[in-house]
Amino acid sequence: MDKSQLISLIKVPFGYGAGRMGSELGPERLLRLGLLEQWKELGYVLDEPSRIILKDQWSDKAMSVHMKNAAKVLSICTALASEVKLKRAEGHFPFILGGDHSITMGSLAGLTAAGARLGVIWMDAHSDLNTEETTPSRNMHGIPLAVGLGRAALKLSDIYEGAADIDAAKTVLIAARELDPGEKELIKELGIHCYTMHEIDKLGIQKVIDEAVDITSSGTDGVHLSFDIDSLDPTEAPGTGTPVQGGLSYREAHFAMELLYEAGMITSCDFVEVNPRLDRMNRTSKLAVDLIGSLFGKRIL
Ligand code: B3U
Ligand code: MN
Ligand code: MN
Repeated sequence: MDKSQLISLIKVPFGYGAGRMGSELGPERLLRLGLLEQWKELGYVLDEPSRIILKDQWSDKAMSVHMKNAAKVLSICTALASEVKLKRAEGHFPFILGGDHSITMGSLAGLTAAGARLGVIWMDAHSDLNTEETTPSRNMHGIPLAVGLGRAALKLSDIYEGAADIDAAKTVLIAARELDPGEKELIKELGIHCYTMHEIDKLGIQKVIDEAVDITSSGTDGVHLSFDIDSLDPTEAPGTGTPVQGGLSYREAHFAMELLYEAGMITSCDFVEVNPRLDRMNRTSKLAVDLIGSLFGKRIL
């Protein structure tokens, strides 16, 4: 992200992909806590923020997806994909603010439809690699990466015409610590680079980010960062629907964002799963705003 590039903030107040509602309140809460002002203080220019809301346009495909709220999820993802494609084609930096993680299917559909060979950094306690077959919960936020990689019955091209699968070899998971059996199999089968908390402890977050930068930026023309706030430890980020202990520390998360800023190769981003209803005194929402600051170059000195 360089400062001559316009940031297009796309708000997606949508929580039907998660097991419990509340993440739909994320975008407005982060804005209330100064997200726009922070970008301006850092010297960025934003175009008029857009807001993707649910309309009654259910795709036929939803009938065959036997997951909870599939019709709503597909509908929001199609609308989001259209907006993301437009903004990316205009040369802007699409910043998608969720909402639950199911919306990332819309981000990926829009980005690949715009023609980008995409690398993906997926920071999350989970891998979101379940399929319609392996899901234990039938919640749509558990499948977006499997869909993105073309491993689920639902495809990105079902969400948006012209969208293409992303490349498993250019996909990196960071901070994983709760994986279902089907997800573990898929990681092994596809050889996805997966930095669990074990690798982060062993190598340190700097080496992990350096390697992730190399893997995702070589041979691609863009890297999407998909940041699930539950990648952080619940002591730092309690306001999220499926917290898992043993996550990234405050400092590791900030340092990761600072290193990604320095690497200068992230071309789009989504921030998801902040649930203000489950939060304590806006701790998680404030943290999200701060982390976004670090990702865009905010420094202590
Ligand atoms: N893997 C589980 C749990 C889960 C995934 N993503 C979140 N939770 N946030 C599932 O439901 O697929
Ligand atoms: Mn997730
Ligand atoms: Mn998660």
